[in-house]
Amino acid sequence: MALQALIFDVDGTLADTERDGHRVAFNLAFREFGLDWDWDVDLYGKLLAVTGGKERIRYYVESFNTDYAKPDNFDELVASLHKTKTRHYTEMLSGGRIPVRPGVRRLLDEARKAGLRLAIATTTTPDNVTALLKYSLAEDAESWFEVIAAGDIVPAKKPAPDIYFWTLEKMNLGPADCIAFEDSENGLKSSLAAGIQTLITTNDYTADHDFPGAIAILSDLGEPGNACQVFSGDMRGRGYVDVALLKQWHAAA
Ligand code: XBP
Ligand code: MG
Repeated sequence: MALQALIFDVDGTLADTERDGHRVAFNLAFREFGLDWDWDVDLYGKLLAVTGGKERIRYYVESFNTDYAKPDNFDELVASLHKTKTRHYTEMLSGGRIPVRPGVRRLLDEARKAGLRLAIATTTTPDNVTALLKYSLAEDAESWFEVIAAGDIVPAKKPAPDIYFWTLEKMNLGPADCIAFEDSENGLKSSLAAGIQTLITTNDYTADHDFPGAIAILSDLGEPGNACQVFSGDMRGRGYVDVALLKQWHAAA
């Protein structure tokens, strides 16, 4: 059966959002709440083991800041902190500060012209996706995606496959009709557990992750004249990922 749809993760895949985006926004929220918590670049790399911002705050308190005495209203505090973090993050995006990764715009344009269906399956908050698409891709970029599956719409976040199952159901597609794009071990576990072939593009935080079962592991999607690094997989002589290559990979699987 022919390739029908591409499903994209957001953080780390469409754009390098974690180190200079989410991390900074978390710290701004902590400061606003008078907390002396500071997530430096290294610590944040460890905290990324847990997906989802609210879940990550809990993980930090429970595993890295064990001296902190949780107040009775801790659940509310986490929710408020996260809301504030989202405000800071989307404000940062609105300044156009976080560009999409190499090859992303080109491949999305090409896929739309080729009539492939597009979707997003991410752990991040829906407002964050909307802002990234609008300010880093194009004013109307949200409309390029038939389904945007994000945040708390499924209770079990990646590495659980639920967000991908939700996306497939909304699109009335089977896993074999699609290719997923991910950047992390948790993301790959999620897409593969849903049965979807997955291409990995790595970033600084995920370069040392294990990616068993990926179609290929690349530094990025590459551009004509600016080839990506290939860590594993067969690029069939190309220096960048295009729709023709995706179709070849899909047919070979
Ligand atoms: C992304 C995440 C997100 C962001 C923060 O994982 O883990 O939690 O770090 O987003 P993936 P929120 O790329 O695998 O989907 O704070 O909005 O939850
Ligand atoms: Mg990701």
